[in-house]
Amino acid sequence: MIIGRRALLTSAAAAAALPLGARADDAPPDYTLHIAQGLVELAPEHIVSTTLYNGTFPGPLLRFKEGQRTVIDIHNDTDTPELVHWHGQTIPSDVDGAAEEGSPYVPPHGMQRVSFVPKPSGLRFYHSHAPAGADLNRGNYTGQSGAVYIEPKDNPGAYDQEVFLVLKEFAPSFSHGGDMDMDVLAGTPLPALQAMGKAASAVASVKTPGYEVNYDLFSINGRMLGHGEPVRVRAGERVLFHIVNTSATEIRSLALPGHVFRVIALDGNPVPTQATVPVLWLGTAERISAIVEMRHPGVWVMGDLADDDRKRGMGIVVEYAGQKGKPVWIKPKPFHWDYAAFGKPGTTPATPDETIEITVVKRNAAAGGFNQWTLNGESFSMDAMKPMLTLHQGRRYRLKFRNGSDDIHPLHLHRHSFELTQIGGKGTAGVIKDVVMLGGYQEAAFDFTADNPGPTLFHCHQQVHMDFGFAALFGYG
Ligand SMILES: [Cu+2]
Repeated sequence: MIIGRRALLTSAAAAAALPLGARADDAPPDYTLHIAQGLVELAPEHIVSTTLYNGTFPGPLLRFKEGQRTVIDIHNDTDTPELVHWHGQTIPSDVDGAAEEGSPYVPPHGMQRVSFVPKPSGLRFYHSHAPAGADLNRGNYTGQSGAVYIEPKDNPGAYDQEVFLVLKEFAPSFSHGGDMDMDVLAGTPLPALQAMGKAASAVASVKTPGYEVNYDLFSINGRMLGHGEPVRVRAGERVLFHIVNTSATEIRSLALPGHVFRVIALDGNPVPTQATVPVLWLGTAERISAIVEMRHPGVWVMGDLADDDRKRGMGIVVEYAGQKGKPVWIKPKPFHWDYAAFGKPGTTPATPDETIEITVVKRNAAAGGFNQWTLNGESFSMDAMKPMLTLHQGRRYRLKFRNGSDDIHPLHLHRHSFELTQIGGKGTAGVIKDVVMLGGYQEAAFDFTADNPGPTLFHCHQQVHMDFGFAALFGYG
């Protein structure tokens, strides 16, 4: 034991002597993750079995320091290969945790050590990037996700309490048709794109859309509404909520009756305008950091606007000190989510070096009963791994999306942050993200600088879209 401790001190001292960003390979890890089957007690009568990190849902909150190299040991105690993706970080392809980019799988009953310099600062997360296809026990359908917080070099806001909320559904099943949130986003469907969707439907051999995923159980921080610890607050406090939507497929909303949210960061990145909103909307994999001033004492339900989902668990109780009684829910007025509200007013983004237009089309049930997705006519195949684009380092690209489907797509770019430049029929600037919801039959555009060489994956973060073609690989030339 003493020898072990001395060895540890020696390697820690050796690591400390290295220049910033470097680390000894034999140093102890900063974090260890074990991937294994386990149980989540969502409520006493609802205990689910799924794959977890370190036996808990959510996985442990990992706190990193911006610019300070971190080492993580990942043990895969399951019988299937796994991938841990460091979502929202600008790190090398080999440690990003995406097979399409060449990151190695963590073999069954094997171990992998990853090491990277965390960045950018703010709210990120980690999750399984294993393809799921028709297997509801794989990828993001499991409980493999947790929040990452990268401490900024300077602290961005005054608050009294910091609360992390990880949103997640359990007990998935396939069905024909699901609940579709058509009324979530600002902007209106474009007739040309509606016509394109109609035309694609007309030539499809199957007229009805393919399988969608539904869930029986909903939770925040692994507990159904009313079954976890409440968020305990005091009147006058400013509470900073860090919210992560770790759903495999769903768009989530959150409201807290009698209170408003001042959004300070989207996907971990500070916003130019800290707009105040009554409702938060988060596409799959999106994050919001928002401050709530506690000025309305009571016992409240902070919950999803969808009654069915909230009644089956999607919510958490917010309890003021000294207040008692049954938690109260009040349905808010309809509210459209408008990313441009958080942008820099009166500015237009710089003209990019190159603009690439990407048109999204849905082929009804064309992939064994699942909808097949094409980008500019091509459905991504993990067998071919054919890059769609060659990026040139230092160039700034604009990706302009045209959605020929009625579905909302949470578009995600790996290993780069992007700036929203068009959303909901408007131009915008200054909102930096790594996931953005593209509305049904709408257009959106974002700009990014090719500043992180290596294979880069782009995909829809809706698992059942990604797994059936909605992805593209970008290479650097
Ligand atoms: Cu999608």
